[in-house]
Amino acid sequence: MERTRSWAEPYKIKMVEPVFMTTQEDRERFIREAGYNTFLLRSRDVYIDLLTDSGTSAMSDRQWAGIMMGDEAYAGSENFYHMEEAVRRYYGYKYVVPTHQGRGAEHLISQIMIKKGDFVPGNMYFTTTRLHQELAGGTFVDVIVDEAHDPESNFPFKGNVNLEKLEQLIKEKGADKIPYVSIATTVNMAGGQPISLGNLRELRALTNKYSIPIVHDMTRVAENAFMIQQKEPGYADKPVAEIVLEICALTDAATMSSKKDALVSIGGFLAMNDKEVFEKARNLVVVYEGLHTYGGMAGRDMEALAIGITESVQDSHIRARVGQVQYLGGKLLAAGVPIVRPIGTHGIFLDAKKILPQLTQDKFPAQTLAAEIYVDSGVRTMERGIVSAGRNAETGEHNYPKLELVRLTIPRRVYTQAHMDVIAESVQYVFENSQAIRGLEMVHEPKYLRFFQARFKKI
Ligand code: PLI
Repeated sequence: MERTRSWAEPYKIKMVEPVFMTTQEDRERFIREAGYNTFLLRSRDVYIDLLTDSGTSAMSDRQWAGIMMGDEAYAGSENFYHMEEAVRRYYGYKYVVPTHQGRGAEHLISQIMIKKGDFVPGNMYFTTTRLHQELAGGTFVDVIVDEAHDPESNFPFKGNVNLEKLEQLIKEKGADKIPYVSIATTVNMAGGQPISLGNLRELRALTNKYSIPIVHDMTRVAENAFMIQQKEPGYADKPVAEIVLEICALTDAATMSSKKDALVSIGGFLAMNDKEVFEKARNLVVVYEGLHTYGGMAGRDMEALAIGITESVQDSHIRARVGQVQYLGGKLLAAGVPIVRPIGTHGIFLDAKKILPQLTQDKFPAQTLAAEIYVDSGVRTMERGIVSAGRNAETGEHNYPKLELVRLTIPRRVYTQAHMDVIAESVQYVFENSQAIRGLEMVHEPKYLRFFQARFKKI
């Protein structure tokens, strides 16, 4: 029996990229010029970048070697076949269509399966996923368990579907109005929360009863599988790779943003088991993305992806990846900072409603808090609240989500434990000195996915 030891990275560092600290005076100007939107900051003005875990991973020496093996043929690139083989082997889906990133796959599946007037139930929305469902004529319906909307609930599987809610929707609208159920592993907007295999199995049984397919947003499936291994009875001794296969086998098709789990800077795919859906996707991909053997990706990127998929499902990798997130979360909890619990897998989510109770939601508490943290320490975070939730397509009013969060997203294999300490110190400082903060007013609002480019001014 091995003695228990602290988590540590299963690699050593071979190459470094300098980061620079700016002055507080500079940062006040940078964020004002960026309209108090962290998406509009220049990366050179950021010290530690926690905007996203998307496309920000450090690649391994093997992946960089793979980059040199790029076969940039327009058709039939060797790297496509390596990627296809990795998808089949580690995820188990029969057919693969590459796309430039996750939303490219979401676009294709939405156009193929959704008709005007359809309803698409899901375990909480994701911004791009829901928008593509709506653009195809569908209406998203949230069927996640209620615990997911409560940042203080310690329920271990906040990504679970409320099956009664779902069945009620099917009975009310009719199964023919529900093209598929949309299931994310993990649930990003809930705080990186996993769905359990038990719930997924029950969901499979229910959808089989009504002949409704399940489309799997598998962007962070290995992280979800790790949480199942850690928390779901019966899985403690199962390798993450086996749990990943078990999850995928319970679904019919999948959209993937390989910029997350799969450790590459760009890319994605749509995978499925149904030949007919595959034929439609192969046909559409040439319209919007590129030929069916590259779909908007360079050959070299498909090679790095094939290798990244393999690395992403190794227990040693995922244990350290999630271990680092849990380390930061543990520090913030110990300091009394209100965060979403349980701690998720890809980042820490600060509860902005609790940290800035003086602000009503239309003063954008999470947007404000992200700007304040940047000014304090140069740490860039992201709003996941009312700005991200957008407006109701029918009434034009803001959607008022229960969760008003700031996300500290941890890139994979990029930062050290000392970086985590600096982040925790800054968040604690802002939390303890937040009484005088007054909030923001929106002065520019784009029509789609407004959080990316909206601009604000201080109240
Ligand atoms: O950014 P894309 O187009 O490769 O993928 C879109 C996407 C789909 N599903 C989920 C769960 C995501 O998290 C996701 C992208 N997420 C981003 C960019 C993020 O910062 O979380």
